[in-house]
Amino acid sequence: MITAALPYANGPLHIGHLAGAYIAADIYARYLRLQGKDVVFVCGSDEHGAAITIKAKKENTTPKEIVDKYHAIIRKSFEDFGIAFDIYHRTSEQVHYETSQEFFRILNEKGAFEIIESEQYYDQTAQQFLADRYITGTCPKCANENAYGDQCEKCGSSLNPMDLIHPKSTISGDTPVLKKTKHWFLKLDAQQEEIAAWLETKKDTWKSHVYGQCKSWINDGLRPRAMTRDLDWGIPVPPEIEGSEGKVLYVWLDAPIGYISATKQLFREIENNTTEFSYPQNFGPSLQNRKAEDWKAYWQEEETELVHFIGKDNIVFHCITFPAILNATGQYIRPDQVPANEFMNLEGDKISTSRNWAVWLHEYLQDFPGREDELRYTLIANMPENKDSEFTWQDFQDRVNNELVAAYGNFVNRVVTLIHKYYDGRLDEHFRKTQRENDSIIGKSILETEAAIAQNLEQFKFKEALSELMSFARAGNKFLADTEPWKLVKTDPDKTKDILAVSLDWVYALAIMSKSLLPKTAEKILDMLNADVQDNNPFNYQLKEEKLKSAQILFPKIEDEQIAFQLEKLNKSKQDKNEILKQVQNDDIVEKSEISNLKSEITYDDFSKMDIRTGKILEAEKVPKADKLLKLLVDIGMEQRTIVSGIAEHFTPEEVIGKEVSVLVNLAPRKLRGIESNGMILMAEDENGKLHFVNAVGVAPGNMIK
Ligand code: B3M
Ligand code: ZN
Repeated sequence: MITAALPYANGPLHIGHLAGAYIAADIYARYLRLQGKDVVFVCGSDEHGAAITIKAKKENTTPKEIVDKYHAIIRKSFEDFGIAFDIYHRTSEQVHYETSQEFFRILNEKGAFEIIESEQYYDQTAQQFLADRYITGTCPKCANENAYGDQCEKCGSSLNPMDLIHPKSTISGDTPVLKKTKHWFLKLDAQQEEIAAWLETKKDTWKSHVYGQCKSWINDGLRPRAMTRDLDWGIPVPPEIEGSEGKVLYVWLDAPIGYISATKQLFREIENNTTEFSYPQNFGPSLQNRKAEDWKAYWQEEETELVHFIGKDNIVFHCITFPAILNATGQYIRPDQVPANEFMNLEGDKISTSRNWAVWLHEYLQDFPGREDELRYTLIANMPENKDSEFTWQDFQDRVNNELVAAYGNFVNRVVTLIHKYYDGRLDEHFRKTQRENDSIIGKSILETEAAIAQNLEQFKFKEALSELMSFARAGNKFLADTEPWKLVKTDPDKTKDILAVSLDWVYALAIMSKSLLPKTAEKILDMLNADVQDNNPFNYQLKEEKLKSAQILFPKIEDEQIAFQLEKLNKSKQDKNEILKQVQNDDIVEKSEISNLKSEITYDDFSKMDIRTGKILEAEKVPKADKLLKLLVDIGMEQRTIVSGIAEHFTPEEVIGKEVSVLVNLAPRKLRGIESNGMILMAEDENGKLHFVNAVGVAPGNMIK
């Protein structure tokens, strides 16, 4: 059971999407299908959440118009690039509403929720609670007047709506009021032990950055997380549940359930023979003639292997929240693998939809029609498997011209051209006779290469697999260069025929081995060879009686002007950047701020160098002309210390007097604004950028923290 993250239907796809999740998922699904495995590969549009309503507001239209528009665009880009889903579904479909509400009911019955009341901003004119992104005001840190409730885009601080000075609703322009509201919180804390134990079993098999991120969440302690929202766009909380009025499911509750709804829908369509409506069919023999109920096997049977392909900003939802939901139902399996990729940057800057700093897939295809695999190749070669990576147009040109054109394409082209030239395009008789005895004449054998590619793909090492494939193509090309059949043909026609027969074997094997990595190229070669593929084993094939089709250029050269044009286009969007910066962004920014990566390992000795003690703030005053600083007098047991602390934007002096705190007392003294500071107060920053004192309440000043 393979899933790829459901893209928000609020904008078109860009190269970062492909490199982050979809190419990896596609290669993996294709590879398993070639192995004859029973594979289901699903995806679809994520159509709920503030990401959508905000986009609708910006485009002056309805959320429904937005999701319909972008669902179609996204689906087409996936189709154009040949991403071989079995179904591309959407979260606005009825089956998804039913499935999500059913989950909510089960979780509710199983006692997985607790209801928590809190105060949130409410727009009295519009009569609705305001998502963070719907509130603007003055940033408390940099005084930018257009900061959002979750973030100030000028200084980059992440904020809480309550932090904004002069908050305003973007809907009515009014000042919002605080109003109490209740929400259903998933009791993640109740599953802390169980999730920790389960994650421990993944320690050796998951990518270390994925496991590391999970571990840091676990170490921080899991807290209950709101699974409902006060919004009018989303899946309603089941109406029979008390207090459900006006509440919808949190988008991160319904979105991953979308994988399950998509699977259900796929099997319904298979039973009803209506699959072509969802996506061009890709599924293998194992999915033919199946029944609607069969979806269950893929989500509820222990022997199913569930793999989620996602980008790193979605790790917590796929490795903690969703597994906790699945587990709480008592009916569903949890993922075996979550091979998340990191981010791909573009020309030295983070890809950003709102800043228009991206290479859009539909635009790429307008500029480079039919050249899907060239982009796919470059994205695989730079796939951010374990760290952030970079796409540059120069690298794209170099890789296409120096690798695909010069090695891969050249090899295939020369073989087919020479066979046409010397044998009128027919080498079939001789070809069948070779039976792969000669298969290691060229270099690392077909079998060895095949095994190396397979092993890498199974371990999600797509870059490595691609580089094996390229070595194979290069060896073929070199073989031709060394043996020079175009010269030999004059003196030794028999040997020439041998050389070209072996080379033809290699071209064929290259095509088969490219089927998951460069599928469009594989198809082109097999078509050129007029091959009748018996199965996917490179040893088992026949050329049809007809001759090879004429040689076709697989990869035309990329010209300098094409690259210059792309760079110009990008830089133009950079000039517009400041304009666009003012526009709203989707709500995944909030989620990104939740990513916490572990620092590198230290020893106990490193830690024990710090002398941390309990303390109590006795006096506090503002430091003149320093917005951020408070001058504190702190009781640390054996003495009183003056400490200058950068917390003035978070607390007034009155608020902090009497606070119990933790103090790093052996920090080297430092002068700040002429005042000597002798120590540091420890603070915790929450996901909204708000500071909290770290303290041991009730412990007298001067006690050691260790
Ligand atoms: N739509 C976020 C994203 O596109 C979100 C993924 C949902 S996966 C269930 O990055
Ligand atoms: Zn700011």
